[in-house]
Amino acid sequence: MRANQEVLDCLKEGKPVVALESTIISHGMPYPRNVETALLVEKTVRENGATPATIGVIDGEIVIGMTPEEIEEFGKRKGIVKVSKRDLPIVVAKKMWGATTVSATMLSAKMAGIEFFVTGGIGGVHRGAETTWDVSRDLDELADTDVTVICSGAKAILDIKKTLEYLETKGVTVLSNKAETFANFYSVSSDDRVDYAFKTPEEAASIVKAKRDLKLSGGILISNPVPDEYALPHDYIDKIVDQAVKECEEAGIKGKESTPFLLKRIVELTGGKSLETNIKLVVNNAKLGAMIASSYSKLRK
Ligand code: PSU
Ligand code: MN
Repeated sequence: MRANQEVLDCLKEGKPVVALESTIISHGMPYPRNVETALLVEKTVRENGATPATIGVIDGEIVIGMTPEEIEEFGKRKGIVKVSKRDLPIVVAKKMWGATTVSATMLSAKMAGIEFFVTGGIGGVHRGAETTWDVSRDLDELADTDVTVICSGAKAILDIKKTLEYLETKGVTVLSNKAETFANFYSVSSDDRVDYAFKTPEEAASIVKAKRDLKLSGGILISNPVPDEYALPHDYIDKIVDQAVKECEEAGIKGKESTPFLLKRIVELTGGKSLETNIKLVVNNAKLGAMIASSYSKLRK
């Protein structure tokens, strides 16, 4: 593993650092919007008082805090492997390039000593999981790994109710920024209640601190709804997701290929609208994540 000097200095001094994933770059958005977004997210983290660390695997080495050139390469290079926990040993041993998902990014952040991580939406229990058993590793990572994840809920392609049931079983605390319900990715909120709706970043940071002081292992999931003006109407996006899921099944696409396929297809079916919303929500999460990480650093001093 290698971390850049700025990140190492911040961690040593107890300054806030926010981890960012690379699967959203390599497999979640088309080039060049993926690179523009990744750089804008880093800038937003900085503007809100924290240091960004985009994480990925380069020639078998876990990199904590990529350079803009490396981010550009992740955006356009073909054949970068989507890396979840199970894939990490393979890409490291075989000296490959790997884009880290939520689970692999959480693990890498933990190894480096980073406690906060911002993304778009986590993986979760897929629709139809009762027959396919497709449950993202992200959920068990939240159960096991001590990193707080700030996102806009679980991706709309998932079964949100089952995802929340699973998180409850695993003892993952789910908080929401202001809204009483879990964020619904492209649209504002779901019907599903969270454990607690906080009003300020300081309040969220105090809950993270309490979990750490109690030495309760595992992550905290912080849900942040997309700002109203960028949200897509729930019924509209739901129909499109249904169609994309159907096409995915018909094409026989399974396992780790299904999320990238669905996200791409939804961008096509919405004429690019879902991509715009996806970008806005990640940037909005970067702002909140940096503020919570900063508040947390102050609480720890
Ligand atoms: N959220 C996005 N875009 C993405 C992902 C999440 O807005 O591309 C990625 C994350 O890396 C997440 C992964 O961990 O999709 C989940 O994949 P799967 O469903 O195969 O576990
Ligand atoms: Mn899966």
